Amino acid sequence: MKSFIKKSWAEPYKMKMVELLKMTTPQQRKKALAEAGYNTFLLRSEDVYIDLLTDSGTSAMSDQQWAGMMMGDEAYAGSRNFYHLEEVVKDIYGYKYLIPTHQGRGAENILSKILIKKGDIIPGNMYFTTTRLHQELAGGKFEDIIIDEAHDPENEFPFKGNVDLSKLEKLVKKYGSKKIPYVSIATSVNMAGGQPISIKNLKELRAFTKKHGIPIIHDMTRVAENAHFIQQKETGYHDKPIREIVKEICSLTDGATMSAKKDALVNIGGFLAVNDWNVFEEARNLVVVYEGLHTYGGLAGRDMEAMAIGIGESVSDNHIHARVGQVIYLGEKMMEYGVPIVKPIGGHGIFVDAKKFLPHISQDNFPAQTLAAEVYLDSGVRTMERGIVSAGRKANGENYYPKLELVRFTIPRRVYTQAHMDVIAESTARVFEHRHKIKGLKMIYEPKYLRFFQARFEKI
Ligand code: PLI
Repeated sequence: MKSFIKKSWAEPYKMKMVELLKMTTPQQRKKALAEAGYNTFLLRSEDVYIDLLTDSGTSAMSDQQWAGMMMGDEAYAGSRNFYHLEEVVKDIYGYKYLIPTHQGRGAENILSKILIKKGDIIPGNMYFTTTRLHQELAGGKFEDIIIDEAHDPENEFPFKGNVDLSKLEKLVKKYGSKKIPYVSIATSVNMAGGQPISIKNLKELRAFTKKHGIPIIHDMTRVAENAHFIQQKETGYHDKPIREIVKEICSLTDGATMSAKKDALVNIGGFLAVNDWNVFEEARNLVVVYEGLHTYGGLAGRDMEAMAIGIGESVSDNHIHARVGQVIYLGEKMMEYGVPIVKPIGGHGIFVDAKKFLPHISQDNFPAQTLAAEVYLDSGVRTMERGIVSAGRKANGENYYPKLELVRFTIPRRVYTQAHMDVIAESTARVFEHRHKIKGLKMIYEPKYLRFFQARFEKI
């Protein structure tokens, strides 16, 4: 007899140690937020109850990873842990050559310096803050070629990370393929809400770029989460293990930058991985200038060991199912309360649509920044602006006005429980109840690069 009882997922781990959380009063939060210039990046983490600022470097490591930390070989050159990491990257991702870096942007810097010349065009499936900045600092210009659906929070297309090949074709016609050093493809597109790209689209992109002699560089920061959506939603992949899907994704690209602080379950680390010997040789030389010797790239031996073990854990089906399952649980709770969120729910967090939440606040008064501040005031839950502040300014000094004005509730991996998710959804719903009374912010300090990290605001 077929049973109609639901089959729930549960965390494939149990707790061995816990970190106590600090609770704050509304008065304490009001003071802390004003001191932080209404920027959640400038809060002290001590003043935060549930920290959803980012899923970057905030994962809980496993006992295996901690044990690996004790096996750190802290030699300046040729550490055993480097060779272990190199083996794992080859085995799980399939890239031939590895350059470790202190984190993702270290790899972006080196890659951009090697591949981009002044005046080059770098097409990509939506910008990411640090990635685009390194492309620009190297003299290039980023061009968005993501499908239009990605800019619409309501559109439920399952692969909103896909590339619109006609947009790419236009760029190739306009500039010529010689001006395009590579196509920059992220899996689980962060700024779109953690939206996946499909294998079908990647294959079409591969065929197109091959014809024009353009390499594909993969921002593989959240590749396993992308693989989960392929497994759940793409025809022909339902029975494929995450590990195989991850390898197939990587096989359709020529190299990758990785922030291991996300998927790979470590608190620090990253790498550049490529298949082309010449690019590798140049990177191996350049890493010495910016990060450290090519067998440690700014990391301790123990960090490389934890990363090698974390990569293995990150491609487990049980792990990814529970990880994304928790994100979906939170998203569904928020929708029950009528909170407008980006759909479909992505892999690493819930992205609340601040334009819909606070329609009376103009984008020049930072609706998403305002909403992040209000949620913190309500409950001590810290989130992050992903709207006009994050988008920054163009080379000519004008503000970008992104269509998406979002607040990201990013879920660290293996850190919080389902009960925490309930508290977060309820707090957001409470803010939603009194949304009409909320007023916007004005920016009173703006740093030149990546302004969202350090900008300061005042209430209007
Ligand atoms: O923070 P890094 O330097 O290790 O990595 C930079 C980086 C590159 N690509 C993508 C897609 C990211 O999400 C990313 C960093 N993301 C952060 C810090 C985040 O909070 O989403």
